[in-house]
Amino acid sequence: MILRDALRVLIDNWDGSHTVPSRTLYPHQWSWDSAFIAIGHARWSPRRARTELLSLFGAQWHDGRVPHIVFNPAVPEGAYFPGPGFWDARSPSGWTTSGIVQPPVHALAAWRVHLAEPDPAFLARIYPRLVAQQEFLRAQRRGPDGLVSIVHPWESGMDNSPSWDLPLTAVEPVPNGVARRDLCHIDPAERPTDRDYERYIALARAYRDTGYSRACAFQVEDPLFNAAYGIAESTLAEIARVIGRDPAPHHAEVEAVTAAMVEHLYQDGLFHSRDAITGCLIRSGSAAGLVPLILPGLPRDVANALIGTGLDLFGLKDGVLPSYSPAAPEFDPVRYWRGPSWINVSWLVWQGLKARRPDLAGALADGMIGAVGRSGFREYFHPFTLEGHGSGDFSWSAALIVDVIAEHGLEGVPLTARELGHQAGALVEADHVGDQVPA
Ligand code: 2M8
Repeated sequence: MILRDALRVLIDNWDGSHTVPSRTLYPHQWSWDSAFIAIGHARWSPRRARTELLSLFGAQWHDGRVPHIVFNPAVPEGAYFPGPGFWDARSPSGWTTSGIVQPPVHALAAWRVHLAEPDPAFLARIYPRLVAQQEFLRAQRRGPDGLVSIVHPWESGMDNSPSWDLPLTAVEPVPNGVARRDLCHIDPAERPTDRDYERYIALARAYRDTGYSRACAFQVEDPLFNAAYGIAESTLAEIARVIGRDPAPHHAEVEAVTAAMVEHLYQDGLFHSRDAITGCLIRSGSAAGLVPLILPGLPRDVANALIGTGLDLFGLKDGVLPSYSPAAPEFDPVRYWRGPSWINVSWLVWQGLKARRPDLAGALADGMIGAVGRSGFREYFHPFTLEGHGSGDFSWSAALIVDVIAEHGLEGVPLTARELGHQAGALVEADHVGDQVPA
């Protein structure tokens, strides 16, 4: 039942070449959403997964950046704020886009799509684009210590995390006089405050006014973003091997960024963000600090300490990962990224736990399935009651649950692709009607 419902969400949210995160709240294509969604699609329709990624990379800029939103021209300007008129940006291929980025989890997604249905031609096509995405970060975002920065909280993907409260004080909030569209759909208690929103808009406007070329008042080295950058290099090494390219530079790069993260972002059993302007560590209780567990070369003592923190401060053994530690005063169990549990961050930590602590990985898989079983494919979940919050029928919650069920199974029995397809039945047969495969 869960599986059929998940596929139904993905099919309903499909727009012919990509999947919207949510029909109401997010009616365009989002960058890291598409990567997570492709990971789910790979389990039942690798073709759709390839289309999802290729359509996103079809809007890549000349400098290699993959914009965090690719706007659907058929959706009215007012359906999402800030929309294409605000960002005033266009990709070389003609798509209107935003000008900021999100964590580069796309190489990981491309590799999993390939594993689901080996396709060296797809890998050969997407590899140079994935490399260009990393080169953009090296060219425009890498600091002297070898870490890459985000220039807007939206680039973290964990937009409203308490980790950004301090660096955001450097941004003057400017009332923007435009009604917030998100509050038409969601209770204000579950979304960022107006003051935070004014800062987001002021910062995005300032970056836009530099031609999307110079960081402004916010410049932060975030552990989730850097871990994504590192795992991308590690995965690019795998891809390079399959398509006959040299994996060595990718191995060197992931080793270097892992070492830089341990040296500069790790303290007392957790990775923290660092303010790249002041050089100060922003000590916080964000679950972003556990995501470096996905890095294959993380020193064992650091990995063990992270797991200890996960158990002590995040309640990891209960199988539900809050986005912010309940032990911290800023924790809020229902407000967007300030405490609720999200399937994508849980999935990343699950990846990191599988080889190191299969028992905890299993509990987390059960916890993710339990959350959607209790409340449906919501955007986020109260970490104690599992009550759902934010948007309903949220795509990455559905997609990643398909992946979790395919691997971990329901009640511990994994499903083969054939069984998965069988369970999905007629939904899968109806799959490809109206698809536009990117040229
Ligand atoms: C949320 O972010 C957008 C801005 O990008 C928003 O609040 O309007 C975040 O949860 C982000 O991580 C996610 O990619 C996006 C779409 O699901 O929504």
